[in-house]
Amino acid sequence: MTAGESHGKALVVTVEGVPSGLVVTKKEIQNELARRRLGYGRGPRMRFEADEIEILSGVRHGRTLGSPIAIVIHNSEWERKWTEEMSPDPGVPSKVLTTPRPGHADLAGMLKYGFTDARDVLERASARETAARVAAGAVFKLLLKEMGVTVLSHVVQIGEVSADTSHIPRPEDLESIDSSEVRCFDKTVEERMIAEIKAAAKVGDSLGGAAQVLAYGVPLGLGSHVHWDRKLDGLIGQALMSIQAVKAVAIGDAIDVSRRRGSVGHDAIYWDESEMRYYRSTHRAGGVEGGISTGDLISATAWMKPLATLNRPSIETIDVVTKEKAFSFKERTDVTAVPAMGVVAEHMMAFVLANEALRKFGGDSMGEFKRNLSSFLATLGNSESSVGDRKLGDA
Ligand code: EPS
Repeated sequence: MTAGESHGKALVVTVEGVPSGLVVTKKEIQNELARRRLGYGRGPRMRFEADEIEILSGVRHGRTLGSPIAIVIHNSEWERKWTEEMSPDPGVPSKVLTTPRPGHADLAGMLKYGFTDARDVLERASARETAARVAAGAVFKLLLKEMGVTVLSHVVQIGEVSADTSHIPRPEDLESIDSSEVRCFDKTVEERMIAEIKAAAKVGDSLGGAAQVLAYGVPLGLGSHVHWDRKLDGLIGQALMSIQAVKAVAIGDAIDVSRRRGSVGHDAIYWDESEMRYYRSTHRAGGVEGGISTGDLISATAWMKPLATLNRPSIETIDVVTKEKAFSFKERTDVTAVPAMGVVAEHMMAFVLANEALRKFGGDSMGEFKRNLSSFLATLGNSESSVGDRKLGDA
């Protein structure tokens, strides 16, 4: 669970269910938070938010205790100018925002919660909240690393500029992706993406785009076909869709596959005799069949709409007090947050995978969790251990 407002004192995240004995340090969390701040097109705020964190509980001497982990991320912005406006003490705001921004949570949130000041909604709806998700996600990534799982992301579209996704990055490519100002793996489109952002910035406009998330090394067996709400692709879809401004999610090559015939729309199954395992040579299903991870590469793409906050007031709206026509208010903002969204998506994928791995393999300590995982993997596909493969004559 995350808590916190964008210009409030801090963000807080509590993580429940991580086994004991996982090595977690401030440095790893801080590194992931720094990656989220990257990206050409971010607004001035990213230059002074340092995402200074404190681990309040659940970790002792660099190892998890099995108890809830609480992490606080301080908002530098609070001290600068928001102590009065965002004070929890009784009082009134100095400025009331009565012209909701179309595309933001403002109007629906104001009506639903009974506010006339859009700030009462936007402070929580803001994508600042994703810093808390990344802090928690850093812990999930450390847990996944113990299972041999690596999650990474790269930007595949900004505005109208799309990357070639026929070559997908591998874990060792993450450093090169992070060194790109737009977190793009296809270097041939990087300059065009930056030019697109510059052009939008010049006229006070914003841009959307897309990022792909890849998870290498995920074992077969996460998620389930037996209940709709336990399907891994459904869980990934919800987690990625919940990221502020994301409006579409695809698993694997879903969009392309929807246009194909069935005979060429799936991933044929092969048997590797030397390694004694099944394998696929295509990854169209995104590593999930029937809601279960197949042991293949997991991939998902999230599309983000252009940010609803603009540096020029240009979208028509209504003043909620006077009911007169107005333009949505001008607010300091990013031109695009697609590179950051990719990093957030990576951490949301890590959340889903870690959660499902813990559901399946369980364990109070990392030792127990890892023993359960290896015992499952050791007997996988062995019909002697399987209740599903009854021999003729069995009751
Ligand atoms: C955001 C608006 C901007 C972004 C913010 C998300 O904040 P501000 O209004 O303070 O300039 O900088 O993102 C972050 C602070 C962050 O850490 O990602 C919005 O309206 O969603």
